[in-house]
Amino acid sequence: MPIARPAAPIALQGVELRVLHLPLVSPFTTSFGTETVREVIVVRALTADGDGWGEIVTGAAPLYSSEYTQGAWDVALRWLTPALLDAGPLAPERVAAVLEPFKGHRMVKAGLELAVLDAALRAESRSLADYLGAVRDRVPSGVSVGLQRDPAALVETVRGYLDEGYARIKIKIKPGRDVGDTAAVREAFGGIPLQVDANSAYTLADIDTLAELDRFDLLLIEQPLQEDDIVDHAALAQHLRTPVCLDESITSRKAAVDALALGATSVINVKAGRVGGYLEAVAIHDVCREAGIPVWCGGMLETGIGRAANAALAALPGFTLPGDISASSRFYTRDIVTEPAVLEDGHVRVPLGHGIGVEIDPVALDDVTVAREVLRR
Ligand code: NPG
Repeated sequence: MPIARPAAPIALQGVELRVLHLPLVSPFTTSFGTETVREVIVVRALTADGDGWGEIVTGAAPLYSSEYTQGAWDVALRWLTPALLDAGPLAPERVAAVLEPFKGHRMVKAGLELAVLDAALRAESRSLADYLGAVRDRVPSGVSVGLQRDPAALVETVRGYLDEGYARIKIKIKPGRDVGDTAAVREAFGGIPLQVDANSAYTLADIDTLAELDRFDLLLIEQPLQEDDIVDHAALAQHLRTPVCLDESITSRKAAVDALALGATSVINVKAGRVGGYLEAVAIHDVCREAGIPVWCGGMLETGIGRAANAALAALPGFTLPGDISASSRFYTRDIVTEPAVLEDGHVRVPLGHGIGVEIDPVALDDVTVAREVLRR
């Protein structure tokens, strides 16, 4: 089901791009590396009626996918932003088509599209949640827990998040840090909603280790194999009782349809950045809902901009599992929005103000800005 009520076009006068360096409250370690500072790009769409904000969720290094911040900065300034500025009156639903000739760079496209969406919806006094088709005003909040020093440290970290009230725990795993870590968390906390994320650290040769995870009654195992290992994921899924959930592999609605047809995934992590925008994310939600496939909203350590938009997306009816939409304080001591997401009874509120529904804190934004460029028509 496409967007029920499209937005009117905006006249884009310019686009401001900023690279931010946001210090993390604690290091975040996955199978591909450790981050202590989140490097991210914020987009501001400038119009005569006001601004719109978006976020390009690339990381500093191309370790999660081929995209990374300096590459995103270059392609945004050199190609994608000029194409948008040349496109004439711009309805948000047309952004993807304008950018379509440029291959890849989905995170950049998503950030630009969100800024246009925010500007267009603010001009119409509509919320992104309403526009996308949200059916809830709050969403259950899951937390993603990075690899810790050892299983005992992991248990203590998880305990802290459970005490805060998080509705679901996801732990990162990698070869050598899988069965033991998962067992420690299960033993310490019994039947909590628990899932694991490998960030593509395994191959089919690890099938027996991955099958050992079946005894922990996990909600799912996320992206065990490489991004393009669709057939191998299907073979693995046949062998496991734990549902296989693809993240990195699902780069579009088409990729989702194909992976489902091959039996490579039975749950999908939807991330707007990874798939090129919130509209493509809704399209994936729609095909999955029709097929009876549960989806949940992933996270990319978003600032308050992307976090607000993710909460709106996660409020759609097919998002039946808790997402990685934690409180801003899970990652940041100071966010760049005036009302950062907070945890209330294990949930995060869906912002219902105009556009993404949160306002930028200009001082906080300036304090973490390390580069800034403005392109005008
Ligand atoms: O809550 O925002 C969050 C983080 C969730 O673990 C998380 N994200 O692989 O899904 C992932 C991982 C990630 C974060 C990947 C940043 C790439 C960059």
